[in-house]
Parts: sequence; C-alpha cells; structure tokens
Amino acid sequence: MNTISKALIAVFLVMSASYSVAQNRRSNPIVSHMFTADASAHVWGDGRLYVYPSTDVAPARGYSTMDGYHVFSTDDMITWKDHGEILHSRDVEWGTEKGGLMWAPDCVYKNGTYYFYFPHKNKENVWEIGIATSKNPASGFKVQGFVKGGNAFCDPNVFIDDDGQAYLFAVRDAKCYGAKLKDNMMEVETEMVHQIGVDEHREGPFVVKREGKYYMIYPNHQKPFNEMSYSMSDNPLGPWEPKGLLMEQNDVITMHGSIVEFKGQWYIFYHNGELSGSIGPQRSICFDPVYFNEDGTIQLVKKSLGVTLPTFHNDINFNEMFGTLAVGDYTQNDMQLQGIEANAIASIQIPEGYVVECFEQDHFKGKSWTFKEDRIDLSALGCDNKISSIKISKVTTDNLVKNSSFELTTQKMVKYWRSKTVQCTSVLDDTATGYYSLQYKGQGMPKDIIQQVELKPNTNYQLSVMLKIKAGTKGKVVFDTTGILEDSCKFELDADTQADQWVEFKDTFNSGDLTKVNLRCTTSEDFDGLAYWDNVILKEK
Ligand code: FUB
Repeated sequence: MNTISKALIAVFLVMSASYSVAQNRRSNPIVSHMFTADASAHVWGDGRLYVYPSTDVAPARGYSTMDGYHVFSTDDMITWKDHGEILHSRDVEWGTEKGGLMWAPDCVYKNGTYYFYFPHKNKENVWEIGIATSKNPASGFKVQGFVKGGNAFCDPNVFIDDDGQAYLFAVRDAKCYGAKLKDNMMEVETEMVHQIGVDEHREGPFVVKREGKYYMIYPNHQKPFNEMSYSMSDNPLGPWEPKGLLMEQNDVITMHGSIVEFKGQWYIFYHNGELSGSIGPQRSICFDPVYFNEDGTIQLVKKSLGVTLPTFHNDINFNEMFGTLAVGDYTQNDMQLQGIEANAIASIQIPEGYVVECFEQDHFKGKSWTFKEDRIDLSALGCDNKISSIKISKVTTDNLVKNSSFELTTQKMVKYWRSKTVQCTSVLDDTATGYYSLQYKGQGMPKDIIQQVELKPNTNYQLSVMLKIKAGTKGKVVFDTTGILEDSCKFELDADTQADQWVEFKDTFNSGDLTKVNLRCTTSEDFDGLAYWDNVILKEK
C-alpha cells in the first residue's frame, strides 16, 4: 500500500471514529432529577439548545398540580444544564388561587427579548396563555399578562417566520387554532382560526419551517397512548396536508413535543414514562434524531435509549465532555490517545450495563473505585483529577429495579421534592452499598417515592432493600409494595431497633395474577428525622 492510500485510510478511520463518538452523545431521558414533559426545544443566538418543558410533580398528584417551569440547555446533546426554576404559579397574579395548572409552555426570541408563553387557568378557572419576558433565555422572566385573544386556549406554540411575523397556535376542545400575533407579541391580529388538515390533532401543536415548507407536529388521538403525527403546508396558517405518523406511541397517554435543528441535525423532543414506570403525570423528556426524505416528508422516528458508552467529563456538572470509551482497559497513554486527559476527569456518566473501574495510578495500580450505571461526581468521592487508568467492562444484572438506589436524581439535590414539610435529597453516604442513597429529611405526612416494576404472573420473586435511620428519629422508615402484596413485603425500621447503620431486609413472594407491582419508599405518619433507602433488588427466585 502506498503512502497516500495509507494516509487516506487513516483519515477515514479518524473520521469514522469521531462519527461514532458523536452518535453516542445522547442520553434518554435527558433529565433524571425531576419529572419533565412537553419539551419545547429552541436554539438561540449563543449556539446552545434550550428546552422549555413543563414539570410533573412527585409523587404524582395529577396534571392539575403541575407547577413551575425549569429550563435546560446543552451544547453537545448529552450534558444538560438545569438552569433552575424560571416561573411558578405563585408568580402569576391573575392566576387561579389554587395554583398548579402550569401546562405545556413555549418560548420565542424577538428583538432582544425572550417571550415565554405558558397556559394557566385564571381566577374564573378558564385557560389563558400567560406571557413572561426576559432579556435572558433561562432566567429573569417576569409575567407581563396574557395573550389578548387567547382566552380559553391551551398548549401555545409561537412560530416566527423568516419575515419576522409571529404566529400563535393553540388548542381548544382538542382542535388546533392559529393566528398572526401583533408586533407586541401579546395580542392576536385576528381571531384564532381553526387549522384545516390537522384533524386527528389532540393537543400540543409545534410548527417549524424547513426549506420553504411549514411542518406542524402534533399528538393524535390514538388510544391508549397518543402518537405523534405531522402535517405540511406552503403557508404558516395552512391549509395543512396530513402526512401521517411521525413517532409511535410511548408508555403514557400524552405525547407532546417539538422539533428543532441543532448543529446540522434535526431532532424530535418528546416525553415518556421511562423513569417513573409509566406513571402518566410523571413524565420524562427525551430526544431522537429526525431524518427527512428527499420530498420533504419525515421518516418514522426510531426511538433510542440514548447513551451507549460511558462518557468522561472534566467538570463536576457533566457539562464539559472529553469523550466516550468502549469496553477495554485504558492506561494513561491509551486515554490520552482517545482525547481524554486522565488526571483531569471530574465526572463520569455510565449507561446501563457497564462497570467502570478507576485506578489512582497508571497501569491499574493503587487505590481504585468501581462505578455502575450512574452519573458519578468524582469530587464527592475526593478522586476528581486523580484517575490515571481505567477498566471498562459489561455487566449483566438480573435486578428488575431500574435504579437500585431508587433515586430519581443523579446529582445530589432532588429539586422537585418541594413540599413545605418535606425535603428529600439524594446524598453520598460512605456506608451505603450503592453510590447514592435516597435520603428523606422531614416531619409529618410522608411523601412516597414509587417505582413500578413489571412482573411475570405466578412467579416467585425475592425483594431486598437496605434501610437506615438516624439515631433520635421518631417514627419508621418504610419500604413496601403497594397494593395486594403489601402484607407480604413491608419492611420497617425505627431508631429504637437499630440506628445509624444500614440494615438489609429481604422477603419473597409469588406474583399470582399480578403483572405489575409498585415498590415504594416512604415513612410512617409520625415520622420526624432522617431516613435512608438504598440497593433495592427485585429478582426472580
Ligand atoms: O402536560 C400537561 C398537558 O398534558 C399538556 O399541556 C398537554 O399537551 C399534555 O401533554
């Protein structure tokens, strides 16, 4: 082989290597420390992709309790920054006294201002389309009122055409309506007009333009779970031509999302019940790539689980990424060849099925730490910037519980846990068997954390969990199965029995006719103090 051919092959190998890295830069669901739905995704002038979802509360108390909005952003589609809460029902002066009812929002940018549109019920219990504005995409939003002409409409989507004209789309009685917005972005120019050609439409329209064509994606009426359909048009207000299915149903009734181009690739954002075990009002936002056919129609979306390889970061917030590593042993030199600065690793994200063993010294020597299926903040362990060699292997698990630490968070604070009387954080505890354990600190009525697991009927299972309770705590830390298995699997620990140490509880049961079971972390009603749960294992016996 001559030198030129070798060089070409080398270039090709380098290109295909970087292509495969890019393919792994995904992780679904993208938010795991709280429940999010109805993702509206936009790319703003700073080059980052921002997602404006609504928030589902935990524990699930129905869609009417949805309250407050967080914003998330990324520049690599794998590491997401939570910018925190930007708006809450308590900020909406004209809103219903009951609070809640902060449903699917949208955000647009025009002439130096970000306009955040959110559906919320007024004091007469009628939907309005609220408007909050800010000079920043993810902070400083102040409520300005609501859209004049948008009364009794929900699920707003605002689309700005190339000529700067803004259009409002929104939903009434499961039908989609649209109208031009005035320049002030707060009033419709004409009455909202029923959009022809999106007749299967149920809710959540989202409009984009690509190569001169307008696309509206929208959830249809499919039962038991809605699918995502789409229609196309030559005009922003239709008439629309239905083009059929864009994405098959997920595991929850609703299917509200958006479509956006980022760094040359189109993506669809949607939600599912992956994290909660299909609990309707506890949804999680995801994304997948979208591909267009030559005639402009869109291919059916292939849903994915996201990240397929462990990723290594040089910051503790999982924002700055070095890259990914496949199964194998990596000395310091090997890592450097892959673009990973060994001594500068500060956090690691590990997808399901992998084990990452980190060594303080090169060539797999010295102190070591082993991590599985989690986001690992190495600074919490005092080993950030200390890793010198790494072994990555695959692991198979027969545990049916998706997250054995049972926490929905992957980074310390569980921000969604916002009841006045209850605080819940997921913290590092040196004595825990898992990396993170779920911690409950508070008093009064317990707030349950539930994970639903599928069962085979007439099968024997073994359930085990580690519990811990702080000395001096009143009441009990409880782990049980809700429903008819409650009697057989209920574990409780109080501080008088054993305090300040992990205690393992184990029981077996037969599923009988059951095809699902709810596993629950909770406390007794008289609880006052600190409790911990960890290492929940449910397996066939
Ligand atoms: O998330 C609350 C409501 O459920 C949204 O407004 C609808 O689109 C549906 O997803």
